[in-house]
Formats: sequence, C-alpha cells, structure tokens
Amino acid sequence: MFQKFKETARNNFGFLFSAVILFWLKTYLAYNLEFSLGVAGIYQQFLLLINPLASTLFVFGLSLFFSKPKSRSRALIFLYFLNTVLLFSNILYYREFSDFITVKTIMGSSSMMNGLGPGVFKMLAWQDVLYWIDFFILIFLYRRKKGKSEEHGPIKKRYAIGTLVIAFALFMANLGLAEIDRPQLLTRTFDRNYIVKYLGVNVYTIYDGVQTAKANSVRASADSSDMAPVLDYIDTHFATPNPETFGQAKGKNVVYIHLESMQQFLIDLEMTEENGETRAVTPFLNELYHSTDSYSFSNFFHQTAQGKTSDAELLIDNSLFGLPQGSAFTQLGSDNTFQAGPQILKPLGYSSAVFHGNVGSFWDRDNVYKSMGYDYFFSSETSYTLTPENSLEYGLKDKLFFQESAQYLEQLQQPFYSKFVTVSNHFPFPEDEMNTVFDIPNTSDDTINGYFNTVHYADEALQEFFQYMKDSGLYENTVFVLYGDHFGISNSRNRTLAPLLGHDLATWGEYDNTMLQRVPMIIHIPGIETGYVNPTYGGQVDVLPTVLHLLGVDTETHIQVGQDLLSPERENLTVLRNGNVITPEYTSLGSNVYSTDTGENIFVDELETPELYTEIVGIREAGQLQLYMSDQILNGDLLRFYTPANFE
Ligand code: GP9
Ligand code: MN
Repeated sequence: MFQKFKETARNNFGFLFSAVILFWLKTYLAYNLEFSLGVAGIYQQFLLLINPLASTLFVFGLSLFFSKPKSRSRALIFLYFLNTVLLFSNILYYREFSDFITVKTIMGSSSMMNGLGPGVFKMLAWQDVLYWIDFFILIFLYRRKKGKSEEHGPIKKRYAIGTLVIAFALFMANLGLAEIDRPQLLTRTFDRNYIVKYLGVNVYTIYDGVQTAKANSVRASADSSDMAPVLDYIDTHFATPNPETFGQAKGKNVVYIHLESMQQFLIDLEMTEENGETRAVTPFLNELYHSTDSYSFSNFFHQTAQGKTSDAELLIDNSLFGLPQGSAFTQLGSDNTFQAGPQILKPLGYSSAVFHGNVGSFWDRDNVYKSMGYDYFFSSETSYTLTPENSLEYGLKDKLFFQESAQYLEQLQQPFYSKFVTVSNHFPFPEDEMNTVFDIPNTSDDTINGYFNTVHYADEALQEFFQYMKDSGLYENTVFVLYGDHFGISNSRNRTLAPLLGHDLATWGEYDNTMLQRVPMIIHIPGIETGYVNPTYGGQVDVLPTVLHLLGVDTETHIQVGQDLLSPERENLTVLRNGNVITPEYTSLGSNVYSTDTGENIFVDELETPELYTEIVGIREAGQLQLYMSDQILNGDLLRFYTPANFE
C-alpha cells in the first residue's frame, strides 16, 4: 500500500511539488528584493520564509481536480501563470506606491492602474527576469514529462481534497504562529504590509477581497442613528475660528491650485549647477510662500493613500479622508452624499468650477464633481483639445492649461469657488522641450532628475497664471489656495533623493520617509499683509474649515473632521491615512515613537515611562478617532441623513 502511494506521489505529484517549490522560492526572493516589510528578528524571518507555502499549495493543488493528466498539467501551468501575474503586478505597483494592490484597485478603477501605466517601463528592473524565468523552467519540466504522462492515471478525488486540506492546515498553522507575534492580525485593520509579511501576497489578496465585499454591505446597513456619535465628535472637536482671520476674505473668489506631486522640501531649495550658478527650483512658489499676503504652513502633510490625486481632492473639498484602500472617488464617489465646498457656498451666491486638462472619466471626476455640487467641469472633452504636442500622459501641459483656463475663468459668474488640477509634474516626470533643465541633480535615478525639471516648469506655469489673473483684474478679489497633493518621489527612491537635500543616509529610515510627506500649503490673499509662515501640524483635511472661516462662513454645524489651521484652539496634530501621527513633539509610526524635532527613536513603555506612554496613547487615539469618524461618514454614506444649517 505504501509502495502504491509512493508511486502515485511520484507520478502525479512530482510536477505539482516542483511548481510549489519554484513559486515559493520566487516569492521569497521578491519579499527580500522588492518589499520593505519591516521584518524584525528571526521569528518574523521564519514566518516570511514559510508564508508562501500554504497558499501556493492550495492554489496549485486545485489543478489536481482535473482527471486527465494533460489537463491537470495545463491547469497547473495556467494557475502558475496567474499567480505570477499577481505577484509581479504587486512588485511593479510597490515600486511606485510602496503598497500592495487592492481588490478595489483591480475592480473599481482602471484609472488607478492608468496612474501606473505610462510609467510602467520605468518601473522595470533587471531582476524582473527572475520573476519569469521559473515559468519557463516549469514549461520545460512539463515538456520533459509529457512523453511519460500516459502512464499516469486520474488522481483519486480524495488525494486532491487531501492536498487542499493539508494546504489549509498549513495555513492555519501559519496564522497561529503569526498571531503569536501579532495578535488580532486579521480582526483589526492593519497595514497591508503586515498581512503580506505574515501571511503572504495570495492570502492578503483574498483577505482584501472579503473586506471589500463587507464594505459594500456597510452602506446598506447604515441608518440615521449612526450619525449620533459623529455629531458628538464634531461638536467636541470643533475649533473656534481665530477672530482676527475669520471673514478676512469675505465675499472673495476662491482659486484652488492643485499642485501635482509637489513636496514641501522644494520650497527654498536651491541647486548649484555645474557652471557654479545657484538656482532656486521653485522661485515663484518661494515668493508666494514668504509673502506677507500669504498664510503659509511649514508642517502641513498630505493625507492621501491609494486614491492619490482623488484623495487629495476629496480631503480639500470635504474635510473628510479618502478610504484606507482604493479611491473613494471611484468606489463610492458618485453615489455618495457630499456637503462639499461648492454646495456650502452656493447659498451665498457662489458659482463653482473645476479645470482639468484631462478626460473627465479619470478618477470618475465627471460623476463625483456633480455629487459635490460643482456647476462646471472644464475637461478635455468639453474645453481643451489635446494633441501629442500640447499634452503629456495626464493631459494638457500646465502652461497651456493655465493660459486656456484663464479665459474660461473670466467668464465665470463671481464670486466663484474654483479648482485647477495641474498635471505636468506627474510621475514619471518626463523630459519635455518646454522644460528648463537643471544639470544637477544628476543622480543615478532619472525619475528624481526629471522631477526637478517638471517641478520647475510647473512653477513657471504658476507664475504665468498669476500674471493672467492680474491682467484680467481678478487677482485682487481672489483667495488663492495652493496645495501639494501627495509625494512625487516615492519612499523607494528617497535614499537617492536624501543626499541632495543634505540628509545623512546612515540614519535614514521610516521617520525620514514620513517627514518627506510634507507638502506645500499656501493661502494667498492679496493685500492682507498679515501673512506669515505658520508651523502648526496639520494636513489636507484641515483646509476646508480654514478657507470657509476666512470667507466668514460659520462651519459649526457642518460635518468636517478637520480643524481650522489658523485657529488657536486646534489640536496641532496630523494623522496620516495609515494611522501614523505627528505632533510638534512626537512622531508615532506603528509601534515606534520618534522625537519629531530630532528623529531620535524614543523608547516608550507602559511600566518604565507611564506618563509618556499615556501621552502617546492619547495622540494615537486622537488620530485613530479622526480617521474612524471620517470612515464612518463615508462608508455609511451618513451625510444622507443630515442637513447642516444654511444648506440647500
Ligand atoms: C489625472 C491626474 C493624476 O487626471 O489627476 O492623478 P494621480 O495619478 O496623481 O492620482
Ligand atoms: Mn496627483
């Protein structure tokens, strides 16, 4: 009997085992070469090593249900191919986003993948051969064994089922070991990195799919009673506006300028060129930043996640966070009830418009802007003619965009609430004949080198736009709100960027990556002369109440989870979308705490430093609560149950 089993195993399972081993090795290689999973200690290393096994065996084991040997082998090859595609897509995606692909990303938003698409060739690396070569080895093994396959009979169903049972048992063992190190791994919402680190890419993908399905049912089950805790939060969290700035821009037009991929480190940054001359990268932004007509913010962070541009727009217009996964625009946007800037200002006689030199379907803007109450959306379908000469991957080049848009803006009924979404400074920061080129930086990374040129171009475009505004006479009567939407240089490239910014690479780590998530935030109000650079810790979620208060709009009954950046009562805290929290004193990243000032890692323990411990728990909870309330509102579509004062 044992002899018989051995034979069956050799004849039928040999190919399966080769496939499992190959894929296992490949996955482990990718873990080490591609993802920064924060593996600490031998135990986590061990979990990382074993975690691909269970799911790989399970997925490939499905092929055993084919009774014909030929179909069985082919099914296995097909499954192997699919699983390789999944792994490889994650590798490419991670290189840009430092994150894994979500099911929502795959299903809900082709535009999300477009976000990666054009840059995809730049994402390829030499080692990518390693992620495909095994596939050909497998085909080679198949061809070799093919001649002998006639000897193999069908596999008994119970062996096939047995294989899946073994795979499942292995998974449970893996999960058990993981939970020892990280309790509640699956019950609490962790960073995606954690799930991959402990359970692997396949399990993560399945887990994410289940989560997505659950989320879809949340909206259906929410009702008006869910608003009560939200209203409580809004009430206690409200920061009374500063009487000196409240209404300072009353009745003025609003122009938001969405600065694509612009990071704060660019402000005041100078480059010394090969000819010895020193040039500012963003001379015009610097001028605005330091102007006494501007409230500028030096500790302002982007709070976006995978929804990138769309997350930033959502935050700015609604004072609500995007979703932890995927883009709220594409997932919920068009069905959701919003109480956004345009809707709030409409009763005060404001018209509203967005200008964006790209197709309206990108991030589902066509629909979402309508849900947010925008009167007009000037897109490439309605207003700009795109040609290969005048546009880049994401639309009309900024200078031409501003030039054309300024004419439309002049026609708009005043006062208006408007937004200009720029695109030229978008990854992969391509070369273009319209750019002035910096010789320095000449780093090993063309993406970084290109960034400075496209940033500089965007800065020139901005300057031209301000000139149009002055020429048309709109300038004096307008508040300009400029914000960077998210990082341009991803964490995986920061080590190459760091020396250019004068940072020490030896100590580079998660603290430094986090500090680079600051983005510019400038509120320029011509003629005020009371402007200054404000060091409060805040983020995109705080912009709407700030702007509304400057316009003299009372927001007390509005459901906005941010706080006025100019209010002396505010919390002085930034929570990033991943739950990390930054205050002037502390930066809390996962379970680590750093001094925000020095970057020094601070040991915080409940027993040894009880007071500090309580303080850190306090700021973490404040951050979590803000995210939680925002998620409740958005996921449950709770605004459909509530109408603020003076709202139509
Ligand atoms: C596309 C543009 C880019 O229309 O807004 O969005 P992003 O890729 O930065 O999210
Ligand atoms: Mn963007």
